[in-house]
Amino acid sequence: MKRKKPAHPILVTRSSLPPLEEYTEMLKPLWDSAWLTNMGQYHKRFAVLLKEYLQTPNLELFVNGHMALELLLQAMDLSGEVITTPFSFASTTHAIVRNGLTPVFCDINAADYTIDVNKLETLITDRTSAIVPVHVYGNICDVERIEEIAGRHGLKVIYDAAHTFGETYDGRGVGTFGDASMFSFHATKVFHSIEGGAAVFRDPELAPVLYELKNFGITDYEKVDSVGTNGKMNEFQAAMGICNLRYVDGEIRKRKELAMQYRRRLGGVEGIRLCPENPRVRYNYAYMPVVFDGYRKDRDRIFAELAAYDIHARKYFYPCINNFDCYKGRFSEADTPVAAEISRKVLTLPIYADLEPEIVDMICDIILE
Ligand code: T4K
Repeated sequence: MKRKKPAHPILVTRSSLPPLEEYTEMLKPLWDSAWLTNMGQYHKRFAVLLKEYLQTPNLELFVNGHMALELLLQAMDLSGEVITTPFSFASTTHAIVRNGLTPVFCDINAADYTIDVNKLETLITDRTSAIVPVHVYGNICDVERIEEIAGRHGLKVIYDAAHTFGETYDGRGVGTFGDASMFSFHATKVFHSIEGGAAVFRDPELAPVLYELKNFGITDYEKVDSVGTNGKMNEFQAAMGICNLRYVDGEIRKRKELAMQYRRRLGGVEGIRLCPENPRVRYNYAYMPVVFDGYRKDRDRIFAELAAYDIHARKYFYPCINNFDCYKGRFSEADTPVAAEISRKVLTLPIYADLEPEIVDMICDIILE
């Protein structure tokens, strides 16, 4: 069927922005004080607000989510091997490798694409020190089984919770599971501070360690205790985060409507798989992953058909990390067959608060016709 392209390109997401005046109002005190970064007033206020929103007593802000994860792993003083999944953004494994640790890839389960807890234990060796599971697309991992396995083997659990801002499991903030979690506040996320991220953690003694590590390891003007880096969030980022936090619940509500619309149109169609919804989870609808498995058009064809209408879905996450060129010869995608298969069949469809329902219908029509 011939149809008109949308009035503007439709991308996989579009950053939400607060009213401009609200943000510029917040910039005035920065001009007055000329204090722009290095843990200023907004940085402090943002951290307090987030602790409340995320239901976590211990939180440290960072310039981005990746830095939060990398420094969390450094602060935990890990060694040897760290088990993770290859079905994620590059950041997850890079954070492990950049800490001098060896990633060991566990496959994902075929239902919600999080770590397969039935395969996890077979990968634990006497060199394993931690597990880094990913709550991919906002699907919360099997936190109970992971906790039980990690407890039995004395392993740390650090969740990559980049996709799960504001989610709860049985009413409990998702960041309260495991030893620690990392949230991303990148512009492409449900909630953002332009770039930004946070580490949340169970042990309050990690707070000064992380604070120091993000500030070059400096303890005071004349003392440097550790080999840290520059991971500080600046005041412009914190101000954006404070503004956006006022609107995030409304954004999630709008996303939910769109996700339900996609589900109504695509759910139950033969060859199209959607993630099951767990009634114990309050989702944030960060992504709209659809797996084309035995459908009459394959993933790449649908990707191209949508692109012909200037609608740009994304192949998050293809290729799998264990197939990246930078890790050539070190890992094999064949060790994680489910991840390999899903990465070839999945497409994340456009979803963001201001996406018009008519566009969602158009996307579904193109897929289904
Ligand atoms: N762990 C996981 C599981 C992650 O997914 C990520 C990040 C991290 C760790 C690391 O967190 P951060 O250090 O980034 O905080 C994007 C994001 O840059 C990245 O944050 C995100 N995951 C990843 C899944 O997606 P790209 O390379 O795909 O972004 P890009 O530039 O192609 O943008 C995607 C779409 O977003 C564009 O088509 C339009 C829209 N967009 C983009 C930008 C930059 C906007 O609307 N506004 C913007 O400013 O990585």
